[in-house]
Amino acid sequence: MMHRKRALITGVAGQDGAYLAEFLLSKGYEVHGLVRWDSYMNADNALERFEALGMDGTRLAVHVGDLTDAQNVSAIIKKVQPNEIYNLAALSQVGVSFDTPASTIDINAKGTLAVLEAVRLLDMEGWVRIYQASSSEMFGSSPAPQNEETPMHPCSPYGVAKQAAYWLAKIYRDSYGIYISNGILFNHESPVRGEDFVTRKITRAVVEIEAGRSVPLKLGNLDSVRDWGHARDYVAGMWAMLQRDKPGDYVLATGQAKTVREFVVCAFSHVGVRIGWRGCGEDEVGIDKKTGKVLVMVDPVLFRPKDVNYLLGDASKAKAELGWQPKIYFDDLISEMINADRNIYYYEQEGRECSTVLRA
Ligand code: NDP
Ligand code: GDR
Repeated sequence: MMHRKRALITGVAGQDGAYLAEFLLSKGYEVHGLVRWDSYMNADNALERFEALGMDGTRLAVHVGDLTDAQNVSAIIKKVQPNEIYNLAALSQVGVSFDTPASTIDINAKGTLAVLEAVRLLDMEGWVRIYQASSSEMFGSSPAPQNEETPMHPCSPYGVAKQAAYWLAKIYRDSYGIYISNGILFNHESPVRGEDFVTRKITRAVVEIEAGRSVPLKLGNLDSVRDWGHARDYVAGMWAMLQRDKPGDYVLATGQAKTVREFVVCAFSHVGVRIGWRGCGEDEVGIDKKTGKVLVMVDPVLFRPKDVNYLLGDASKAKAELGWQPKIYFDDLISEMINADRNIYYYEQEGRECSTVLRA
């Protein structure tokens, strides 16, 4: 009889953790997840995102842990004995990493080292496979389009920490023969994206403005270009990386570049509002072309000390070797996020839980 594969996901309470857990359960895996103690104890429901996708939280085995505690990470890996480890836990907010650079390095770089060292010291290198959540943010100021060969010039503490983790993963692969693949993922979003990321901040505000909110949406850099895909497509790519005979590093991206400004225009178009732009720099505003009302403003507080201006991925290698390509692109992504935020908003107004409305 075939044994069920066992996966351990660090960061299972995050956006990608929720989609990946759902994906692996659908493939028959036994899924274990590492969740931070304070999130587990203080959040209304640490698996809120997973359940928002319509899944039953009891199907996950939750382990309380912290990536910055190497002994704890090792103990969990020893107990679970996973066939596959998906190391997704991180301080993932690039802007915040400028305020907390030391803990960003501790979690994103040293935390990854804790996972790699645990596998090495537990002599698991012969049979465990590791996915490391690397990021397009590592490319920083390198010219687009970026692929696996593009030089890395990170522009944030987050990017530096992710680059350190990326290289540690490669070194452990080459030195100890551990099966480790880096997924170099470009931005991917969804209805369960954190509200502090620009896409979800926009879709949430658009829905509130549609419902009568009078305060304009405040944003920072409107000219920033990103390659936005859907998290559901990207977790399938993570899994595909670990099914190959040999490990490798893969870019996942849609190959479409859009500005934050274009995201705003598209999001408002889904509620029937056409946005026009007036002024420039810090004085730029987005107005409703029909009523002249200011709906979007620039707030200089939201500019980062240094931003990555242009990220556009070339995922040809993933297409050729993994057969991976995205199914959901910009317009459909935004449409799904707006519809979900509408559901969430109206449920909240009625004081009701919105557990599975994202599927509606
Ligand atoms: P999220 O921020 O949604 O999830 C990250 C998770 O990591 C959270 O659940 C968080 O827990 C957890 N975490 C943070 N610090 C620790 C810690 N010290 N110990 C244990 N867990 C911790 O991010 P995403 O799901 O969007 O991203 C997943 C991974 O992929 C991250 O590593 C991110 O950097 C990377 N990535 C993401 C991309 C994207 O566009 N989404 C693109 C490229 C890479 P808590 O809830 O307690 O804070
Ligand atoms: P990013 O995502 O930094 O690319 O990191 P984010 O959505 O935070 O920013 C994208 C771009 O939008 C600009 N921006 C704003 N950003 C936020 N958060 N809030 C605002 O109000 C705002 N206004 C403009 C930003 O300056 C930036 O240029 C995401 C994360 O998921 C990382 O973990 C991941 O590694 C990368 O994507 C790939």
